[in-house]
Amino acid sequence: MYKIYKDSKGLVAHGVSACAGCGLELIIRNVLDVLGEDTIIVIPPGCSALFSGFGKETALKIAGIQGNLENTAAYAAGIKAGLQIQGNEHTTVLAFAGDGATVDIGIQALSGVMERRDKIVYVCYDNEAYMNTGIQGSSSTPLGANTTTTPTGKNTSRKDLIKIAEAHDIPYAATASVANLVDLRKKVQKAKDTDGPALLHIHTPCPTGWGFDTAKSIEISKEAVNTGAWILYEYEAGVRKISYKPKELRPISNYLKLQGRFKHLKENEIVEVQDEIVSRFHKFMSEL
Ligand SMILES: Cc1ncc(C[n+]2csc(CCOP(=O)(O)OP(=O)(O)O)c2C)c(N)n1
Ligand code: SF4
Ligand SMILES: [Mg+2]
Repeated sequence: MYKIYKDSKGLVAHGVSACAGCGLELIIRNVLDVLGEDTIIVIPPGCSALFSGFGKETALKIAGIQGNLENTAAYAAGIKAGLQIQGNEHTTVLAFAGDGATVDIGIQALSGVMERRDKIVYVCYDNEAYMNTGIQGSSSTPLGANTTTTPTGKNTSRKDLIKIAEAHDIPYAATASVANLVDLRKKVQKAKDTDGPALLHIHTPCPTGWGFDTAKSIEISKEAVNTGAWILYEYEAGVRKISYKPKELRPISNYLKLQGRFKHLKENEIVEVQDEIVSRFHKFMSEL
């Protein structure tokens, strides 16, 4: 862990009002450490707006703007186009948005960026619900999870963001997780170096929305990867490559039992969730 932080560029202030144990805070610190000071960030409403700040105050030492929930990618594309007209090819433009702002409300703007091949880095931190407005379900909320709009558990599967990116055949897309920060940072660097749109979909533990002890964020993220609930992989130049393959998938109950959002599930519903995750994992492996 020390190795990761000793080169921190300190672009994010301390004392940000994110909840204790928030995965998002860890992600924004690591992403900006890799991208560096020569970065302009676009943040929509959501928990990430805790970092863009309030009024004249910000928690970030880089230039940025807080946009709307539905057009983060369009803002980023416009800023990039403006820089290019000025002859500035060196500044990285980063869109940093939640799952609601990405897979639901902002998907149209993101699709436009991917189709036009705008050279931006798009990070979707995925805490699997609209957390900032009271834990409403999004299309990234997984099967069975309780949210305030899915009180008896979500009865459909999550949307597959990277497959949507693959359908646009962008040069680089990858999943990542706080379970493996070395892998996450390597992927951020690749995204920065990509000549065209690059998309990172990052699994983001949220103690407040998922209902777990604030000390367990990393443990839960690791369980997600080892049970197959979150697959770490890259899509690069048209080819998918798995970044980490568990030797054997652990039972999904190891992941579910740590979180309040799944505590209503009955035995048969846990089996349903297990089946969905295992079959998705095997389908993914068969398509490599
Ligand atoms: C068009 C629009 N609809 C609703 C809102 C209210 N709103 C602000 S933040 C937010 C939640 C965003 O969720 P997500 O993108 O997943 O980020 P998180 O809060 O989970 O970090 C919502 C619904 C808004 N700002 N704009
Ligand atoms: S609600 Fe979740 S994502 Fe938002 S600040 Fe708290 S822990 Fe982080
Ligand atoms: Mg969210």
